Amino acid sequence: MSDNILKNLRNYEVDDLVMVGFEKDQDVKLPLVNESLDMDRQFRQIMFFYESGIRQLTAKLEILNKEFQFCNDRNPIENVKSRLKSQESIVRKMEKQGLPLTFSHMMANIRDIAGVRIICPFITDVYQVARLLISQPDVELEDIKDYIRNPKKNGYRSLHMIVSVEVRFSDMMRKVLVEIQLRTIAMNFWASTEHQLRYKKERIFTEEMHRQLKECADIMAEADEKMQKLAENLNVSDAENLYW
Ligand code: 0O2
Repeated sequence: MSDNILKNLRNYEVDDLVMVGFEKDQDVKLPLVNESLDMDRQFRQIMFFYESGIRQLTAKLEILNKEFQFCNDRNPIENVKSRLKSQESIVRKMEKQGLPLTFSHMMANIRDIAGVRIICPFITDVYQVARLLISQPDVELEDIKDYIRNPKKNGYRSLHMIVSVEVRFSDMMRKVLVEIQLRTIAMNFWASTEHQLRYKKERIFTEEMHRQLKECADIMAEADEKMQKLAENLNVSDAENLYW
């Protein structure tokens, strides 16, 4: 753990470390933030909490994919990636939002500490997988942004959801927030390559470069639409699943 976060977090009183939203909930007090632990250990325990949320979700996705394979002879999920946000990235985001650097503020405000990215072959798969996930009783939809229906100005397309997933620890159940990004292979190709080129980097991009990036995004979207139509004509996917 870097000195930076430890130094910043140490400026706050121990009381600050009790997590917002859990303070009055005596029955289900997290075992994860134990005030007798040093900061480094507390941080690692909180990360374990988020990692458990990711594990819970990825297990669900594996089961859904296998079930779909048995029933339909194909996979609606091409691949799944997950990540825990790095401490540097968390601190940067909290500073940008003007938040006090405490664990309590971190857990209450940073909703993408745990992230899962799901890549699907067809647009309909994206929505179907999203619906199947949030229809599970232990997964609750907290927020959704449909950048497929409403792409960002630069051409970015994805379906973003913040869900809370129930995780059972030895003596209690906790709800863990996870950010899920769902995209097609084509959307992912654009987002990954665009990320390499420019996202968050301080490179100067000309208007012409922006235009070209947007053009590439539109080409990807057109390819997705064509593949989608083919899939519908071949009864591989169902248009009823389109959009939220
Ligand atoms: P990383 O490294 O991927 O985690 P916030 O989530 O608070 O930052 P907002 O506006 O609610 O803010 O988030 P939004 O717009 O839903 O997007 C969050 C994530 O989507 C980003 O996470 C990226 O992963 C991805 N994303 C959003 N816009 C773009 C884009 O234009 N290009 C690419 N390649 N990815 C994008 P992070 O935390 O910024 O980065």
